[in-house]
Amino acid sequence: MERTLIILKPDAVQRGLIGEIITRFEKKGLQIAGMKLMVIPQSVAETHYAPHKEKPFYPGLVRFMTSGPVVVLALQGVNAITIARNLMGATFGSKAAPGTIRGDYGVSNAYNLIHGSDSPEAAEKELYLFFKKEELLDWTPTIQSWVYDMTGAKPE
Ligand code: D4T
Repeated sequence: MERTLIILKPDAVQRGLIGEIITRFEKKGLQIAGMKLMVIPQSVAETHYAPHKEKPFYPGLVRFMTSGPVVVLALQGVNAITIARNLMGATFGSKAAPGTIRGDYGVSNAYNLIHGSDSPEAAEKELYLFFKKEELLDWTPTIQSWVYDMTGAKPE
């Protein structure tokens, strides 16, 4: 099982898309291991986007991400990182394919609704930037054996 950090960005929250977006992940079969509404502190946004520090869009990006409430989610599942990124679609709303979250709900490049970790290393770092250890729950959904083939040693 893998965990990934998802952020429903301020535009998703302001536009009333929290439910629609979370429903997509739930219906796909990803499990919620952590979830909260928060305003991202400046220092956390700067740390999270540190890899983009030298890019021209960095100051605007940090301003946007701290401009209002976001929903942070820890999603769990086999290959959760790749599955979540595929459901999100390409970075820019203008280019994202129909059927994806960004492709269906947005047209902007900067206001692209959602963030998802892009590697296991990033996920590990990002999950603990936004969640305390005790906020991530270990639980087994009762439907797990219908989401995965559990007849072998591990979820398939
Ligand atoms: P995030 O990190 O938000 O999940 O998006 P991606 O992983 O899909 O894309 P990214 O890291 O390359 O970009 C981070 C964030 O910056 C905004 N952005 C990006 C922007 O406003 N202008 C740009 O030219 C780029 C490349 C959008 C997403």
